[in-house]
Amino acid sequence: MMNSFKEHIYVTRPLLPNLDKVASRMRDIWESKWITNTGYQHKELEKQLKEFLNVEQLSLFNNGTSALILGLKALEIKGEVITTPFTFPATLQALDWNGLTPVFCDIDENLLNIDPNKIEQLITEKTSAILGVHVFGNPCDVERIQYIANQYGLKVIYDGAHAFGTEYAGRPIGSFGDMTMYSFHATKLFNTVEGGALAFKGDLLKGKLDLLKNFGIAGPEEVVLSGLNAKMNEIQAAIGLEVLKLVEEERERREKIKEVYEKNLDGIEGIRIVTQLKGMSNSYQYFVIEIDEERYGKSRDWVHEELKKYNVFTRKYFYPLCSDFKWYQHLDSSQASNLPIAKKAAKRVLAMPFYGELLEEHVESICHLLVNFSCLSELAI
Ligand code: T4K
Repeated sequence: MMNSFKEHIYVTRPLLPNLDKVASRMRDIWESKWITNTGYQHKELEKQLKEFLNVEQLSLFNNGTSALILGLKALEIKGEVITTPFTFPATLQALDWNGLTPVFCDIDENLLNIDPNKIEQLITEKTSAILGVHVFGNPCDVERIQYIANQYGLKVIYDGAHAFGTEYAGRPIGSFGDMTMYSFHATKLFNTVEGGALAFKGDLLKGKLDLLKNFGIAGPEEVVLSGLNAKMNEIQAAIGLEVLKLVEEERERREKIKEVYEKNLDGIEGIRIVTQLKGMSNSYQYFVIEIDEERYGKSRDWVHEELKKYNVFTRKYFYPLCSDFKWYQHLDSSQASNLPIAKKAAKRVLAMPFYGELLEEHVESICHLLVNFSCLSELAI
């Protein structure tokens, strides 16, 4: 039996900047005594990220969820929104906070994103938008989705929480649709500890979003919109400015780790790499596999539990499906017959450890375990 790893190996680890450089920014913030409400660090990060992501407009938020909540509000989305059940709860909860009804659409078998072939049949007179998620940083079929939206006069919003740096046909992912949300949570490729942003077009929307995230306050004696407190503070922004310097190098390291996984998992019967994109861009946010129990010989749940014995902590992103949450179970679109691919994927997906500091020999050992699990009896592993 292979030895366990000495230390816990997690699905991800935060990209942490040099502490002295952060301390130096903290000193500046302390001296200025300006610690939140759109100070220097905030303005600088917004400017740098706008350039980095190559988008027309960008607005920073205290996390991705509040960004999406206010993004939907700013676009004045009403009624029903067609979306995917195969996502993190926040996508759906942003709809809930806006009083919107989700209509669940099945996903495509390959990238596990909303399936454009199944959107049209779900459109009713109440539909106002399509909310796609670039799951694991793999881009949705943005062209087909936009085509459908144009036919029916629908808005298109993307949850790009995983898609920092993803491109589609050479264009930045944040330039598609009416709006794209990014998450800068600690577990994301680029982080501000907690944080998020919206990418969109037009000065009008920028003005509206900047108001919405600051209680709708237009001046000392003027409140013009019902908003929220969803501002990114100076400490978050300062950390983000230092993390941003490290992102490209981190992506390169992750690319190498991805190659080690791909080489060692190649040809294992019943394992499919979801984040292996031929000729397409990915953010290197996650490395995700699908385990087909019949062909592999063990279930995803079995592998998830067994790896823990070796101190390897994978995650079942995304299980359970959002359509299975009890407050959505009554919806017609939540029924299993509407979501066969999503149901299957939720039982098969496993996010593997994936971050720049992960040692290549550890990746090889994890792959070795996956090979052994499939072909040996439990005693021999
Ligand atoms: N839309 C989508 C599609 C999303 O995936 C998310 C967030 C959102 C919207 C919402 O964006 P935010 O409002 O969060 O900006 C994590 C994150 O909390 C969440 O941000 C993320 N998606 C989701 C996919 O993953 P958990 O419950 O899995 O996190 P947790 O605490 O179990 O962390 C996972 C692993 O990361 C740990 O096992 C170890 C490591 N870790 C984590 C933290 C927090 C660290 O090493 N250090 C840390 O500080 O949700």
